[in-house]
Amino acid sequence: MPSPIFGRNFIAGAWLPHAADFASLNPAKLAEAVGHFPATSTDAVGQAVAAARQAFPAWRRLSRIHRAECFHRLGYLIERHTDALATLMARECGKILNECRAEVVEGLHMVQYVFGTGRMPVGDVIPSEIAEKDAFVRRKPRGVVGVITPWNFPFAVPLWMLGPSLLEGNTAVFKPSEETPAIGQRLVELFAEAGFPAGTINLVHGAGTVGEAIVQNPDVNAILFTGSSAVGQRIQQISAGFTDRIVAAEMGGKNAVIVCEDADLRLAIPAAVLSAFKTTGQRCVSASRILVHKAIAAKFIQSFIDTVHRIQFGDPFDPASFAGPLINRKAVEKTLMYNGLAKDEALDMIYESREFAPQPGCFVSPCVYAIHDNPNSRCLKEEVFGPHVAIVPFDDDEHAVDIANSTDYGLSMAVITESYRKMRFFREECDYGLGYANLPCIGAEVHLPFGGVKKSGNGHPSAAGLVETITHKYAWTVNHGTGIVMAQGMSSSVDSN
Ligand code: UN1
Repeated sequence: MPSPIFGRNFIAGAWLPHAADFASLNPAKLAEAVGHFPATSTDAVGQAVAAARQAFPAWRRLSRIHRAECFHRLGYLIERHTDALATLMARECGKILNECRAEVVEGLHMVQYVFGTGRMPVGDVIPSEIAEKDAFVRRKPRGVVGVITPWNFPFAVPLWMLGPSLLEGNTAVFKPSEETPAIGQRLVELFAEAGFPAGTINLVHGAGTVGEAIVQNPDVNAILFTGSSAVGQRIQQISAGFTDRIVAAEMGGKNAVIVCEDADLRLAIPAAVLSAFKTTGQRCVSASRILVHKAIAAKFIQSFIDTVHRIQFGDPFDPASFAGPLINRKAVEKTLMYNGLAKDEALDMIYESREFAPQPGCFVSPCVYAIHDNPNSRCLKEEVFGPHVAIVPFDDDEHAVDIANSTDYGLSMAVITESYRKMRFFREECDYGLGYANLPCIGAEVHLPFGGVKKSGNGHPSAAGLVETITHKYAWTVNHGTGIVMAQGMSSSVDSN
């Protein structure tokens, strides 16, 4: 067992003394502590925000290309440490090793994107009514950005947020999830080693109270958040009290894969299984509803359960594992609670999940059930975040859209069909931010915007689209003439009125 990591905050370029207020546990072996971490006080959060504020002017004044070049070295370090990062992540959040590698690569892609973007054109040149006037749209950074991230993507999601924010000249206070502080700390170590100046990125460990202290701090100009809908709504409410504050919140889903009558099952089955059970159903884009046309429901269910029967949930380091444990005991209890509700309401309980324990861990096997849509069913309407999937028959395409949209969420969706007309119909009619045709509803890439609608988000996406949140646009207009000529036909004479 590797020795536990010493948890430290990183403020104004200094690693602060180690404190051990809470432990990060390996969800596959609860007896193993990955590390011990400080619960940051509100005062220390204030110091981190002040450090970010102090670093802001000098960082903002650097050329954009210079800032982008810091990411070149960061990318090199990430590539060099990919295996060690993936191993630490697998121990700390329980995702299988192959997925952890993919996540490190996803984070690396964001770094590469940011580096490349440094030399890309920014802004627009806009025509003016006056021939001698040139008008431009340019962007300025907002200032200090608070980055509050989840445990299920503990490396890539912070980079989706920190990458564009720092490139545009903001500075940051980063709070990783209290479930995955070790990987968060390792990421900040790499930023420091890559040479980001003191104060540009500050790390504060802890749980909700630390996030709350960041959000309550009036000197934070933007909050970037991925996590639960309840926390996201609280962040939005608090932030509404600050005039100079913008929030980008990406908050969960109740996503559906829609399998049409004409679907090719060679696509539909893997798309449904990957959407429901990769990462043990713990992606915010995971599907917990598979909507299947009634004419093919029996055939689909047979093939689906044959495949589910073959996939293994187990040790994240065993190459035969398809998915690992849930993140903690609370997640086990929550998933089993929803499985119990499903049992009361299902037409047919196809796979009843059970807890299993290769060692004292957080392992739960998949739950699959057939059920008619019902507006009052909690297991069909609420986010479970576990290996729990409902198979819901539908009558026709309109009915499928009604069911797909009948939750408070709207993050991702997939439609499986051979018909381009159906594809377009679902593309236009469903509520989502990330749509897929003949694919799983997971697996977004960093150069696309990432976010949802309704309870899933506020339309300010993470990843590449984040530039809209962490900068403000401004107009800049220059006169090249020898006199003043006003637009809209207004007189520019100052000799008389
Ligand atoms: C998340 O579930 O919080 O689209 C992020 C995907 C990944 C990111 C998921 N690239 O599945």
